[in-house]
Amino acid sequence: MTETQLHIETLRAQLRALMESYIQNIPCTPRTVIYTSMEILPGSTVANTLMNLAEESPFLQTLRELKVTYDDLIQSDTAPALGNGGLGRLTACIGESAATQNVPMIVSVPRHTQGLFRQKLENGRQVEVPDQWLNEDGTYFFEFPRQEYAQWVSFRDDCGGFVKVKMVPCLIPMIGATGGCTTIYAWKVGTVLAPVAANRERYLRIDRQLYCEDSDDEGKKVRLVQESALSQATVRLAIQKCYEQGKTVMDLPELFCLHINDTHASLMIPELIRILLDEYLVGRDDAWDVAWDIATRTFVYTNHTIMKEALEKWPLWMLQQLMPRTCQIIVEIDRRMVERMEREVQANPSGLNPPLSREELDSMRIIADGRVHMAHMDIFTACSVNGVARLHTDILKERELKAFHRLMSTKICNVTNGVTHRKFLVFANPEERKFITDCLKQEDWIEDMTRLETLLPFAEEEQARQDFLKMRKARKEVLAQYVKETRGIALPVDFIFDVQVKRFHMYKRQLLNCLRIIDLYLSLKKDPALDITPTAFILAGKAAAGYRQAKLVIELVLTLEKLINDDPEVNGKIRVCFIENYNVSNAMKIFPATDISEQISTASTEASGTSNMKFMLSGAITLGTLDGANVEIHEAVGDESMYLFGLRSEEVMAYQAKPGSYDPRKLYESNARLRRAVDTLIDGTLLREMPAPGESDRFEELYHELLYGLDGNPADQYFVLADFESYREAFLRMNHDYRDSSKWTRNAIRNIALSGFFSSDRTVKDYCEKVWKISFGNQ
Ligand code: 26Q
Repeated sequence: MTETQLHIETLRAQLRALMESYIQNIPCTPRTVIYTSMEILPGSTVANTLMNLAEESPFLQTLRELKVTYDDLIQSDTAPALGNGGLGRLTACIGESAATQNVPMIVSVPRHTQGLFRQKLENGRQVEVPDQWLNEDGTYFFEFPRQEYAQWVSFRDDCGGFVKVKMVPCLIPMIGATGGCTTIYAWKVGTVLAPVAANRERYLRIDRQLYCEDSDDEGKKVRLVQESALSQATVRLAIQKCYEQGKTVMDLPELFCLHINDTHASLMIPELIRILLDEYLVGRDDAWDVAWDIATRTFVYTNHTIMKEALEKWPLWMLQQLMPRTCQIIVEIDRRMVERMEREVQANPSGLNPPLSREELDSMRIIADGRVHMAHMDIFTACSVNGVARLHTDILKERELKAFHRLMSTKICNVTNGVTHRKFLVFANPEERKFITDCLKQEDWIEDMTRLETLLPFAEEEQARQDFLKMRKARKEVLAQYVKETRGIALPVDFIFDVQVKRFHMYKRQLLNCLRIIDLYLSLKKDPALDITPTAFILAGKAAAGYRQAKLVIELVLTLEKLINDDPEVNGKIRVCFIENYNVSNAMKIFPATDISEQISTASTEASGTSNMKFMLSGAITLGTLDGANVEIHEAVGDESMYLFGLRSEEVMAYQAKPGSYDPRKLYESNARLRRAVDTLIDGTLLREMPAPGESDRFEELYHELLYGLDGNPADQYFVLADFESYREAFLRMNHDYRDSSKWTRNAIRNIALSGFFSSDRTVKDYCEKVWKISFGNQ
């Protein structure tokens, strides 16, 4: 071992001790939020801790004395790969902001030994390899297993016998910037007690792997068992903690708020009622009413998806088979809901005008067509329901959950997402921190990001603009270096860096991005003198292992990379680069280097998006649709500092409401430029760039989706062709405007200055006031 390695070991041990002291000193103050989520993506624990320690902390002093760099220490750590994307990352941001603002919070999540895969690029494709975030012996250095909080959860196996699984929480502290701490309870499987005939493997799989898409029936059962294990363990933990404080289940709502982060944790509702009825309220005549009253005051629910097909609906038979008693409770909740709604339909006690119709009642059913609609159970039960951006919430109120909203008009509210500036600005981008501080001559903006607004006047100053450009150039060099090392692609820093990083999903429309690149490429081939500002198109993101179309789009990007970067006729004007294995760590290199933030989802499909916010606070300028939180970004910065294009959500929804009204083939036939780009998918242009020969029909599926539709879906489900022209036009306008560096830089600085609203500190504050009912600042 070298001396540095020894020092690193010493420091890791010290850091571990420091973290342990944090989790031991957490007072359990009412009301503690138990944020229950199937996913969390916190990034490196070492990085998260370092970034929030005070400059003068003894640990940082030792670190400096031993001459170990932050980077070396961070390199020695792995990041818990416990999530897919936005939902998991949001959980981490909210946890960090709660810690910093002393809002009492536990984050309850499964501890998958195999988290999200690591993405490797091989032969022009994504290959999924296991991400080893745990040590060989299955432990993680910065976690603290707590047997005293272990909980037994139970299932009925297909064989008819009962299985009991001991879930053991491993605690990982997330230390806030002011000494507060959020504790992650990551549950792992301890003992499994099962009859010999039982499918033991299924229960061992509870903490094995993170699901990202539906699979076969056995896969579905494992996912359901995972959700149930998390739900049972969390509810039991809350109850244990009530008694620990000398209170009882009756005090649960005063002591805890159980936050259902998307329907993945919805089973907490019937599980709590079941445990209350069967263990704590036995023999009471009013048991159901008491249990119901406790549940309705304890739970809150956040919805993260608009798209119907993504809403969780579990087959009743599966619930019946694996958790018969819980299923019985769900049936009873549904029965009582219908009873209540019948009264509305018949006697209109709420005085609705017009009265609730039978169709509306049917649209709200928890159980319909043999399936349990988890979101409906949550909305009926929880005391608060929220969407994650204003447009998203409005769509829920006006379309998806219209009947609920009419009946319970104060229940649904909005809490716009946010991201932690401490990680994505202060820590990830020290150059930007210095830039801001040099302008403002103080650092109090770090405590309150809304103070970034005082940066606005500097957008008008030439000196500040020059400084901004210097900082941006330095950060582009960092990214270019990383890309060179990891992909072998040269990105000149005087190119515009145009970036789209997020999960690959058809609704996010990386395909639209590709068609725009293809169009530019073809235009340049025709006219090499074409006057455009040189641009590097950078993409990154993982596709679910079984999501064929999304994986094809990644292949398309990689094909364009080869086609364009190797062609001297065009590579002085455009380049393409796919960054391998997008994650929290390389994200911190990507955002600070970005000039253009691509936020191009079909209007009305992206609930919020959060990369849009990370780009904004880094001074990138958004090219986007009016979707998700882009709407609010636009409202903050105005037309001058954001480039909008595409159909508006009402237009998209109007098309969707009238099947057949949108005709992409007509657009294709009438627009030669569009036709040329779409035809490129199949006409052989890309053929010689594909790694494996003889696959001339490789991208035919994408072509087919755009013009004819796949799997019984309408053609061009996500309106790519409809938005092509306006996207191209907005991009070219932007590309031209970039040359006016004063104007561009002014707009970039305005984006930073106005990004304070999108801090997760504000999000947490909103949750305290609107949802958790915790008086904010009460420590
Ligand atoms: C469900 C059932 C079975 C298997 C998997 C799932 C599953 C897994 C992950 C369903 C959904 C997800 C992830 C959803 C997600 O990340 N949503 C994103 O949440 C962000 C934070 O609110 C928003 O910004 C994004 O707009 C939204 O897409």
